[in-house]
Amino acid sequence: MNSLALINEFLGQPPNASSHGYQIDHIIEFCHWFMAALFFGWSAFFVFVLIRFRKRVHPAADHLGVRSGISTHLEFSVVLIEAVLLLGFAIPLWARRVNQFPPGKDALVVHVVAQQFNFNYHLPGPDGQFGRRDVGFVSNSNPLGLDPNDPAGKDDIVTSGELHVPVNRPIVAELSSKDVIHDYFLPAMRIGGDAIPGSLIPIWFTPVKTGSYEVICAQLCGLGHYGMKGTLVVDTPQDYQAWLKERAELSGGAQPAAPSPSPGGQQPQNKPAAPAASPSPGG
Ligand SMILES: [Cu+2]
Repeated sequence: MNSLALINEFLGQPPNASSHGYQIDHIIEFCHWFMAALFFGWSAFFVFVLIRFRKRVHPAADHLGVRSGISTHLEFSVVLIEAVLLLGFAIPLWARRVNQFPPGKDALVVHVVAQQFNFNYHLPGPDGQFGRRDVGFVSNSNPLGLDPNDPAGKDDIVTSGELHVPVNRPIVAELSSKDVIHDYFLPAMRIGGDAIPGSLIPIWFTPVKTGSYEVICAQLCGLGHYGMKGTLVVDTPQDYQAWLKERAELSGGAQPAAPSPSPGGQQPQNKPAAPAASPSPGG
């Protein structure tokens, strides 16, 4: 981090923890310094004009106005810098996020299902296959509506509030929502996306630093929006495997199919997950 990055700290940005985030930080830094330069430049020009063309010196109005081309050149330079920022940096960076998803085998795919007011996660389990979900199966013990008759869903892991991911591996989060529009925002990963009912919107990032990071909802989604927070824990591969094992045990292997372990295994996992998630972000 160079001294330019100070402006990001000043703005309250958490330190970046993803592989692409530094590029976004550079654009934000540059934009703010550029805006500061424009602000002071135009302010100085305004004061200069007030003094230079004051009434006492120019009692009669000059209807021809400025004759030199300086202001045109200045304006053109500003437009040029803005065009370079947009076409040269911002749009290519955005295009890499939305067009160049990591190939299937490398990436870890997680389904994020937002609801008022928490984020649920659906992981495919050891078979790597997501079980079918249907709104008709949604209940307190089956918050995502996993189809109990789908064999692919037997080993699926469903959790909420806190998600663990391994470090240095691309993560694809497919976002959807059960009720209203939410926004799954990971400030430290410099990524986010709207979670819209009826849509599956993928976002991707590669975490490069282990640790605990804040997850927030970035769309005003109702009265409890302020508390719609969670935790993303970036683990070493060993810690991640341990967490997966623990979650699989808590899910009882087949949470929607087995009636007795299911409400028991599912409920405590969902209920304390949200409070468990809030102490780490500091709320
Ligand atoms: Cu929300």
